[in-house]
Amino acid sequence: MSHAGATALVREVSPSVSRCELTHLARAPIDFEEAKRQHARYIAALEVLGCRIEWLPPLPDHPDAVFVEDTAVVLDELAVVTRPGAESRRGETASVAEALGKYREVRVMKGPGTLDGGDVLRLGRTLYVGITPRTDAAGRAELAALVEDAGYRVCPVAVHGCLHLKSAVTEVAPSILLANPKWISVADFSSFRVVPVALAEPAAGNALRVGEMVIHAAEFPATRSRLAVAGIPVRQVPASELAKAEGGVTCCSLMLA
Ligand code: CIR
Repeated sequence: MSHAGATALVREVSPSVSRCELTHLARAPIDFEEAKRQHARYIAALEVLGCRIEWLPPLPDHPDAVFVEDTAVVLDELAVVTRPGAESRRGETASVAEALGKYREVRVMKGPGTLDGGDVLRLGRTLYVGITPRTDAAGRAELAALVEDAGYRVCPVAVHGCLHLKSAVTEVAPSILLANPKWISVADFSSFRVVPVALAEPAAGNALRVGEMVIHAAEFPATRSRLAVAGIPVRQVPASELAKAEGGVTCCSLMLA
């Protein structure tokens, strides 16, 4: 999905972010002030690329609340509010449901299954959904039931070594994916052209497409060069602090095209 002229739902970095959930990374100190500065640069990049920013209410006691992507799956026709896999994150969804209600029909996952929005990659009418500790079979089945009448099908994809499917693979242009082939099997995406991340930058597969551009973390210069060779224009933003919380550039917004 391309998002030029979109509304981006975002939420400020919580002062409790250093108590974030962690799955693959060892806990490293997060500089809150620097995280806020970097987040501001991300918001500015969205604005420069033509997005309208809508702020969700702050949730200072929810360490991961800045990662709004996980709380919903936004489609053209409707939005599904998720039941996040980490219990500590379930309190993030109510305010997202309220905000989305102004733009879309909202359908809410009831459980018992779980699903994080970061595990859902929409490519055409297919929702590729990561098989991860956050997103279980019941969550995938509930999502499939909620979107079936809108003409979407759910396709499960194995993910190894990273938190979410979109930590490993994202769409950077029509039919072109940026991916870490060690974290997903590119055979699952055989009808797409895949730009592989640079070996030394395993987390570089997460890019946010906005119109003809992608927002990509500045910490991944070798992968940025590969994107340039592929003809993909990149706007880089510093994203090192929230990366310590296992968050990337897609995680910090919900795009309403
Ligand atoms: C978590 O573990 O839930 C957060 N620390 C990071 C969430 C990142 N979100 C994303 O990749 N969509």
